[in-house]
Amino acid sequence: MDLVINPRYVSRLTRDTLALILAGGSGGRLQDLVRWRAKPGVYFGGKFRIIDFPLSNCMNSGIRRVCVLTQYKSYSLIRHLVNAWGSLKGDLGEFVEILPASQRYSKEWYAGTADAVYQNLDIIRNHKPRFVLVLAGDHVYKMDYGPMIAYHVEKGADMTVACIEVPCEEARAFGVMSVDADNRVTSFTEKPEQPECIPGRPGVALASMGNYVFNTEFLFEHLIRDADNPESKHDFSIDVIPSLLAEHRVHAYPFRDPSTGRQPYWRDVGTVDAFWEANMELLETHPVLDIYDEEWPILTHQAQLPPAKFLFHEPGRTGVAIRSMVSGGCVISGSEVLHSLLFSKVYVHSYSRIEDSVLLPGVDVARHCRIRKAVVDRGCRIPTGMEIGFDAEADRRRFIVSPKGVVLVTPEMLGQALHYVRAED
Ligand code: ADQ
Ligand code: ADP
Repeated sequence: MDLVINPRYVSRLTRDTLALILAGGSGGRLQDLVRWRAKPGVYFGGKFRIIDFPLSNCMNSGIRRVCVLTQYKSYSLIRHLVNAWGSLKGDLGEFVEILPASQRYSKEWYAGTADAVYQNLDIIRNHKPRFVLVLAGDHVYKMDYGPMIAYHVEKGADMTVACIEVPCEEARAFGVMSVDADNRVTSFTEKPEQPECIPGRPGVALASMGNYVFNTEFLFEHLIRDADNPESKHDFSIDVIPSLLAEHRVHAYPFRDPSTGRQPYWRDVGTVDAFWEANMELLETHPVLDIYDEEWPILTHQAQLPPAKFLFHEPGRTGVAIRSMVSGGCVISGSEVLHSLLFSKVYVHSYSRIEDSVLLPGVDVARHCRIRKAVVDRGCRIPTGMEIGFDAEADRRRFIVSPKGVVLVTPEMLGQALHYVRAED
């Protein structure tokens, strides 16, 4: 990257930037984990929600004016945003505002991502940003957006798209682009059947991360144009980006670690397998995603919870957790937790064993249970003696078993939906 970054210069740019986090998609591949909550509201890493990653990236990048655009199944997400980010209204004008689809311009909900932004044009205009940073709300990664905006300015771009390299066989899930020698985007196809590889790099394609920088006036002009186009699906990657390429400067910003030149951690935890794997990776001694990094803290709602507690039940039966992460408010009583991740307020009763599993907040595991390679949704009560993850046929009858053999358990599958709703409200 031929960019010399002067930190003072970058901070001037980030201060002039308004971030819009798109958090309204219906996103179905996480199956029952997104039955009642939008994907950006899905729990991750013991105490976070996925949206905490782009939000923390904004704060750490010095972008302190953020709007979150919500639509489908937004109750859980909005509750979290209010709890975790709602108090951010300091003397320096920082804020996290929620912009729910509310039919402000017409009788329609947000159509595509471009329409979601279009329907809030007046609000964006009132904030008077010089740049608008559009971010996908559903990826787990740490990224300094400052250098991307600086790159956008140095290239004299109208719009800049952040990109990563992905194996061609995975590229069908992304917007795939080709670029010229100056990284100017020459073609962009959303979810192509046959993704084009990077010339000279067989098997590797250049994929959009769904993060864009726009010059504000340019964005307004093209959103209004797109809104007037009856043929359009009003989506950035399907309609807007391809329509800009011929006449405007759209640049690709390669997401790389400035010190190593390598591509950093970036995950679309879009399936139950990917969700389980990404959470399990955090248990490694040196995980690629370091959530203990004080230089780039991931912020979230800090619930008032007592410390995790490990209890003696009888001789030879003391609660233990090995190679695991255990959050506040958990009680492990006379039971074993091995290579697992427990969110807050999980209670594991005696004679039970949890292995290779992710237990979301408030799960209660009764006595004599064995749980292996499972994702257990918030508030589930696992009844005495239940075995999960040992007999795939039996699991398939009651639960969802992913292609890689992860068992997803939700309160509905346990017949506990009524109890669950009461417990929540
Ligand atoms: P997808 O994630 O498949 O691909 P999309 O479903 O539009 O695209 O979601 C993008 C983001 O916008 C998500 O955070 C989603 O929650 C949000 N969103 C979707 N529809 C919305 C709406 N109507 N209102 C508000 N928010 C909405 C995108 C790009 C690809 C890119 C991948 C990277 O389209 O080009 O490669 O992200 O994962
Ligand atoms: P989260 O765990 O994501 O914070 P909740 O578990 O509170 O969110 O669920 C989000 C919303 O979905 C809540 O309004 C909750 O009452 C509702 N909900 C969850 N499960 C059911 C269900 N089985 N039937 C009806 N509503 C439900």
